Amino acid sequence: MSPVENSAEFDAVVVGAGFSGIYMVHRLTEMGLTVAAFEAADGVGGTWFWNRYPGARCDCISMEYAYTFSPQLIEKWDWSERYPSQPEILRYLEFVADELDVEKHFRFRTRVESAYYDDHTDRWTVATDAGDAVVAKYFVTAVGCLSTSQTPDFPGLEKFGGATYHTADWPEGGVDFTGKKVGVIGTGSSGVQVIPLVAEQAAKLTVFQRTPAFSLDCGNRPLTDAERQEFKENIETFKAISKTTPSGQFTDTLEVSALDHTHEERWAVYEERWKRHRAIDLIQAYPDLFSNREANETIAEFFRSKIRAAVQDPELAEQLSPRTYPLGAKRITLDTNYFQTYNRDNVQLVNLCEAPLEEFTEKGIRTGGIEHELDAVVLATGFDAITGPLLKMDIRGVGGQTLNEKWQDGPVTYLGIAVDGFPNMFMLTGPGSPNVLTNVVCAIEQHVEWVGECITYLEESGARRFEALEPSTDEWTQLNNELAAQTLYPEGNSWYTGANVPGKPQVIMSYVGGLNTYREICDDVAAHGYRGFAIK
Ligand code: N01
Repeated sequence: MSPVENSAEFDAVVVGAGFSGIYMVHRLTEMGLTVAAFEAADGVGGTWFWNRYPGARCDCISMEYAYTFSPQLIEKWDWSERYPSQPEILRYLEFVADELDVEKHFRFRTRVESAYYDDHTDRWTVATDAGDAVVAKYFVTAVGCLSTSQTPDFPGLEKFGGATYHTADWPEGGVDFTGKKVGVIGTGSSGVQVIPLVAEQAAKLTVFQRTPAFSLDCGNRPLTDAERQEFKENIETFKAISKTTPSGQFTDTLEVSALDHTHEERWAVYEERWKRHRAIDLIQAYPDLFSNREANETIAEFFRSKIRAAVQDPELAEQLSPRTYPLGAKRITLDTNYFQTYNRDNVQLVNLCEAPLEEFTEKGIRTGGIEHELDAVVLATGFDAITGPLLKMDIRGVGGQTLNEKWQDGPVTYLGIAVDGFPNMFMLTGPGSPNVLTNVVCAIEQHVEWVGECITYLEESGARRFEALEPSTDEWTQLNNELAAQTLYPEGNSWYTGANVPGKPQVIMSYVGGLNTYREICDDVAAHGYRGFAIK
């Protein structure tokens, strides 16, 4: 019987069984706290449980996309490929959950629907779709940043007689597209990964593209034993790098402006880095590539030259070339044979900027007056990112104020971890933290460890209530906005800023100052008795 069924009173509730939830539950239970943890899926994995579409793969190097806190986990696990596939990441998380023996604290197939703070008892009441509730002192959200899928409100979608699949909620047994006419909407990270594989299977593939992607050939390949061994032997160096770099990843940024080099010099720099198959090596090749639009245009043009080299038809290559936003303002996608796929006879590109998507019909999709007949449509249309999974729950703080009300103009947080008016609530990878602009596993380890230490401090000092002060929340949110304004992110119309969800307040939802600086700030806050928080 799970602990949830034994008792309704816990020290902490954790929501989510992805990278952050698994580690948080481990940390809290190691500290001797009782934990009730909930997960909507059948098992651990978080976003890697649901995103099972063909080609799903992480854009971080496998050995770096793993926990570093446990020498035992590092020693026992071997990655097979340079960029890990979804099935392998899921197996890794199952292995970790097993090693740490955390599954017994989770209730799976159970979605948290609401969490209400009681001002008199200083406790959270957390209710689930199973119709029950638990009470806990601490409420920790480990709900991930990309876990609420986004399906646009396409006119006529309900009329469509064929099948629809969202990449972020793919059927467990897979889908056979053999002999089918398939449409894919969306050319972000999910789209560029799924398109080449659907093209290999389907009789005909029609790609509906609104904004072309800057995409990097990921050069995936099996890892060698020597590479695996070398990483394990140098794990302390990697850990140091992950703590002292803005993204948690090492790259060697040149010390001159991109504009100080000649075209030939720049091209040589980009060409050498293209072969490294890591996005960070390109976007951080020069220090000003992501703050100066003219510098950015030099690397944007380099990426476009790669599209022209891959796509045989020059007109089609141009349709696939991003022109309307700076490189990096939407996440750079990593692919295998994405652009080459458009050389196939069975693949057609529909440019929605020229022929807007009018409606779904019974037989397919009509764009610019033309009906494309389809048996199935793949929606690679992304996520209501970062705030989406938090706001899906009915979270109410002091005086019954909802998080939705508090964030009606966009998320406000202190350190991305806490919100004034919501005591004893901790968000892992919440808005206003470095979250998705880093190797997110590094960001998660920092967050879980900071929250674990904070809760230890509160328990040892006998505190009942820990709450971000309003001025700290306001100042942190303002700092975030000021830092983001110095970058090119606001020019991206992406999920980074909420621009992909109609009606969502548009504000950068990540701290752009770097994980290293963020870590120092968090440590300093803790060292000064949790400056900016009220403790009672
Ligand atoms: O989602 P996206 P994603 N009509 O938002 C289009 C991570 N991830 O699932 O750009 C027509 O990037 C939309 O067009 P536009 C990774 O962090 C990682 O692909 O809004 N089209 C866009 O092309 C990634 O960044 C990996 O004009 C519409 C696409 O749908 C994040 O998840 C793999 C539309 C959505 O792209 C999200 O990636 C997969 C509409 N109404 C995911 N609405 C790796 O690690 C949206 N679109 C490699």
